[in-house]
Amino acid sequence: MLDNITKAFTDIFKNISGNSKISENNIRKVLSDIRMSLLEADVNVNVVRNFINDVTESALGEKVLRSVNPGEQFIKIFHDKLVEVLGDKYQELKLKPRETLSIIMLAGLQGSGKTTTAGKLAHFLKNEHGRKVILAACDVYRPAAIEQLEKVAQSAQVDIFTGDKKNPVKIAKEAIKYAKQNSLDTLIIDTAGRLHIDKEMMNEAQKIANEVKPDELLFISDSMTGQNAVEVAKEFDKILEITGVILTKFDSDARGGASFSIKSVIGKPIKFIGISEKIDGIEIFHPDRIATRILGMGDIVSLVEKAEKVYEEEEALKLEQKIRKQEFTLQDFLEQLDQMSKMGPLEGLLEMIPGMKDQMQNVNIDEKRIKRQKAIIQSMTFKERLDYRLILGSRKRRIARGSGVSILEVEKLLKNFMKSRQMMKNMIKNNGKIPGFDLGNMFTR
Ligand SMILES: Nc1nc2c(ncn2[C@@H]2O[C@H](COP(=O)(O)OP(=O)(O)OP(=O)(O)O)[C@@H](O)[C@H]2O)c(=O)[nH]1
Ligand SMILES: [Mg+2]
Repeated sequence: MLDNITKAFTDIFKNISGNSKISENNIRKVLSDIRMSLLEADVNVNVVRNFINDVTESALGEKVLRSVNPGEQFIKIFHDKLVEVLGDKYQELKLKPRETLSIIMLAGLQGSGKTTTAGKLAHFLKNEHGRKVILAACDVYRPAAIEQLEKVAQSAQVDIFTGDKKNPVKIAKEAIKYAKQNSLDTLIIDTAGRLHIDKEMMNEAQKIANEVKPDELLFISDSMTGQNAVEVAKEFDKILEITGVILTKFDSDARGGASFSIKSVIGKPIKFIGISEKIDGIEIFHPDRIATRILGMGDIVSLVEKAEKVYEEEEALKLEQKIRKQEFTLQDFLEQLDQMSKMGPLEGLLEMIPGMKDQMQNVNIDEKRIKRQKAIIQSMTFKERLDYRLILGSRKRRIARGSGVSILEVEKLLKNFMKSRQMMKNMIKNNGKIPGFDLGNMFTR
């Protein structure tokens, strides 16, 4: 499905990846090409706009790593943003522990793949998670629907509950009872499709959902639907409060861009993709893998990742030297605080200094305090940040006023800074073994 967009990106990036310099100008050209190809791939206009803005901002703000060329780095930035749009991390199904029955309800338009997906999910949960699954046939309208689900259950080798074959709400209710009596742990409910959003059918789906209170209510979306898919998903979410999306027919040659807009527009994660008609034709949706596949540039992405790591190590080394020579300034401190709020304490630069990591493990970062400390340092002039000794009476007052804190608070920050600076130095000298040293002082209450 992604072939076209991958091809377009490969062509666009072919030009940029050799570039030794990235300027606003050549980024603009590339971005406008990317914009075109995303729109051509049927990605929602607003999603494209936000995406391009995000990429531009990051690309222009990023420090250029020495060992890769800017084109390569740009591809990595692009890749990361793409992962973000696709949903960041894989979102697992939220099911209860096996002692309690978990319920998954599937909903979607006619022919989107609900019944097929019910079987695939059953097969997946049974084989990958050892779950005891049963399917409930709550589509009683289409004549062959129940037989279809029976066939599906057979190929997945799981149980099926058909009940009175008349009243979907009743069937769902009884299926729960049956599942519990038979010590099954997962109930998957197949529902009737509709051609459009149809009030009566939606009401019925809502009634079933209210009755069974599913752990997962998954919207089954046909990748081939195009832009309308986003609107339909939105509507289903409004009425049923879906918990996630499964994109079916990912193996088709549809443009598929609309599907990518779903996550951005309704904020619900894509959990699986359907990749064939067969019972095992389902795959977990991993945003990073899909992004790599779309870009077709896995090599470059990992190359830049390595370079980033080297860069961070170099920075950590520089920091260590500064601390050793007592050159660690308030400006460095500010950068550390920035780093901490951006990446989380355990990934910060400090952690990469030998010996620091253990110290950092017990530190509970207080976000508010970090913000306040940042505000205080930001109210200092650059000169003051480089030499804390300049900060005396009237300067202290000015800084306090500028950052909206008391003078006492400014003094506390300075005291902490000096103390920690000394401690960090001692610690590095002693390979991290300073009894009673508490770096956490600086960042927590
Ligand atoms: N290639 C491919 N075909 C699929 C996939 N998922 C479903 N299909 C096909 O799509 C068609 C419709 O699938 P169903 O599972 O019957 O769809 P449904 O949502 O249950 O349809 P209704 O019950 O009529 O609402 C079938 O021919 C399936 O084989 C997929 O991931 N890949
Ligand atoms: Mg069906």
